[in-house]
Amino acid sequence: MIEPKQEITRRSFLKFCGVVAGALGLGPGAAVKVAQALSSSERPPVLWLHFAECTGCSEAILRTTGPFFDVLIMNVISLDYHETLMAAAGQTVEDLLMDAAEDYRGEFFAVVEGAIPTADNGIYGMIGGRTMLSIAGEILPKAKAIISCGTCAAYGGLPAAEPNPTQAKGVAESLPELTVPVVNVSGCPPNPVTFVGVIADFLLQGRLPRLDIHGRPLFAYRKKIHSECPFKYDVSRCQKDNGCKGQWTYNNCPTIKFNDGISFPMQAGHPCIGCSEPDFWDHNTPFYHATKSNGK
Ligand code: FSX
Ligand code: F3S
Repeated sequence: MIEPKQEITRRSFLKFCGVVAGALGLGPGAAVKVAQALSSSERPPVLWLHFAECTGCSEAILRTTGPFFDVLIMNVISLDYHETLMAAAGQTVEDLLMDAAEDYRGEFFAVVEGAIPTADNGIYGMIGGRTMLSIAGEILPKAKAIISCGTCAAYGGLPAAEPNPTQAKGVAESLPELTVPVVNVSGCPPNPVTFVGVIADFLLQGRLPRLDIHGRPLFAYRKKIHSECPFKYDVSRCQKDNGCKGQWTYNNCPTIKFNDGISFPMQAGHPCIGCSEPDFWDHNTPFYHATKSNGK
């Protein structure tokens, strides 16, 4: 017999799969296909690394309620390491990370949150006595694929804002010798649907999604914010005069939205600050100035 709680979870899961299918361009009719792929018994192992960041990317995904995060980590992925969510800490956990990377060598998805400080051999970003640079250099080459989750991991983001004294960089730039494919799910924070979409796409097609010139999955970053914005012809709600950067920014915010499709910046009366673009802190500030500082 299905318990009410399970029933709700299943319904919410299917609803979410419909959203993911739509985000992937498959159409909501493919929800069942996506649900099957995401519920396969072969849950891909995921090691989630935190570097220089605010943890907003994890927060955004934790706030996913369709499905709830527990469904995501119990049914879809096998989350074997995530410092924010683990109860354990210390040497045991450091060892666990190294062991998991070895045990799942070539099989795990590495999710990276945050930029990597590279100045002076990376000493401005340390975890457990090791530099983030050396941890990344040890773990990431063993992954099957890397998902740079958030603009910091993708391109450096806030930690890399000028004058960037720590020489913080995105994953691909800090480890130029890396041969493992990197998918940049940019945004500050990124959309959880896009993040799950990358994994769903992989489980469905057995390959990573096609990427744009900035390494982002085309299914989510093909269109400019402005082109999809429902307020562009509504003078009372258009944020152009408040410095909106939607004309220069690629992301799916107006169609997928956040918090289960409830809202996105312009719907909440705020201009787009271009958070999914490389170097947006330098190129798009002052955020509220209606200038074409963008696209420096
Ligand atoms: Fe950066 Fe994410 Fe912005 Fe924050 O981890 S993309 S500052 S939302 O947390 O890395
Ligand atoms: Fe970021 Fe602009 Fe979307 S600020 S969240 S890319 S609307």
